[in-house]
Amino acid sequence: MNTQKIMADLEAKHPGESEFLQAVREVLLSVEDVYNQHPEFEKNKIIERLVEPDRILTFRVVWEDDKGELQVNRGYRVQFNNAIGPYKGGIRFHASVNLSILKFLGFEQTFKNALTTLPMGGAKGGSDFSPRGRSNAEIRRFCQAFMLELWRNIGPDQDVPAGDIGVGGREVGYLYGMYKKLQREHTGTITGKGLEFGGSILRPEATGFGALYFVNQMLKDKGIDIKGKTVAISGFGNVAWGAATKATQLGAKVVTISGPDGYVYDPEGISGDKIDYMLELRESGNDIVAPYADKFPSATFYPGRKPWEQKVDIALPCATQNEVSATDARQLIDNRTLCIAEVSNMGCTEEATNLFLHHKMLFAPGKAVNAGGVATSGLEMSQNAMHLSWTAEEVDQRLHQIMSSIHGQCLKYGKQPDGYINYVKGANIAGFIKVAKAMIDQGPI
Ligand code: 2IT
Repeated sequence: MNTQKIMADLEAKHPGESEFLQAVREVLLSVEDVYNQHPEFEKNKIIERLVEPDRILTFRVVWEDDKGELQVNRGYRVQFNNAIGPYKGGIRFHASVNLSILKFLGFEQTFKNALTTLPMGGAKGGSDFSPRGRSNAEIRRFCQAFMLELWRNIGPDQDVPAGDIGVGGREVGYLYGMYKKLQREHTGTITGKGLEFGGSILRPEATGFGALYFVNQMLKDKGIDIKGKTVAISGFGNVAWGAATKATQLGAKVVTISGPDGYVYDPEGISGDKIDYMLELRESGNDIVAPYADKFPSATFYPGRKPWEQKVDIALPCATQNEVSATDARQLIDNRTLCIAEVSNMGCTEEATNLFLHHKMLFAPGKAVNAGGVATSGLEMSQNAMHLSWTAEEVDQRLHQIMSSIHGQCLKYGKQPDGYINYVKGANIAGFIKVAKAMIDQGPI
């Protein structure tokens, strides 16, 4: 494979798509050797086909705000690859959303979903609509207007959206309600639904829970016990909440959460009521964590700063892409952090990732660590298709099994001759091989 030429062609074709190019470069560099050992990959132009999404839908979303003024946003769905199953991936509502971000997320989702062991292809969608400061009625009108266009392009065996940043249980409810009204079928086409209408137990917690099961395995593999370890978490949304809950249950102590306004450090540990308070903060719709330090005197608020400057044992970026810079990475390395696991998608910049790998840190990428979220979505799809619902124990046991299998795949493909586990390489190669084989078997389509 001529990685440099492929990257140069892609850069020329999509000059502004920095996140997408970053995600592709990481995968190509990881799979280069395997690719070259299998001439059938090259013969079938697998890379050239993989970096071009199956299709991209963009559409106008018009909605009315509370003042009666019309607002116009852009909606997207990137159906990236359905070689191994129906398109599957979240919907993101955030002011920063653009095609580069959704393409990177859809590309990553393709490999992540392959790792889950379940038959799901990769997709991502969303809008540049910002929910910040919007009323419930405005959010509802936006969700309904968004679905008015998207519904024709999704279905239980075609494309199954879910939540992501800015899209939680409330938004999924409004989106699904409108979908069902238009489609006149209750087929569970979106995951992350309420428990009363086909949602799976544990889906809200699944990304964070799965991440901690994975981290626990990484540590165990090194003979380290998670009990008593300190944990820095960024973000304070659904994923951060699930991660904080499970970390605490496993006996670790979470000492930070963060928002766009800065981070709070609570040396007494963010557990119990304090974790519930994260949900209240989120529900306020203001997107800030500063009030935590007013409410809990043990905490200090650091405006405009990131939690990675605190010395901790485990660092879990749970907010958004590229939130860990090279400077942050150097700090985490200098602090001798035991384990860094991306829970956000591509939470580390390319430089930060390379630094972790160069220093042989215990480091794992988002597509392995956070795959428990979409895996539990896959379990929701199964339950919907069978018209039944599993207990929390059953879902949790399956989630455990899946995270353990993903860890196993990372070890299989990521173990280096010196014994170091390169989880980035492991996850990328395992996901790639599965998708590539499926593409070859189905012919050049
Ligand atoms: O990034 C992700 O894996 C998600 N936002 C969840 C996707 C899903 O379909 O549950």
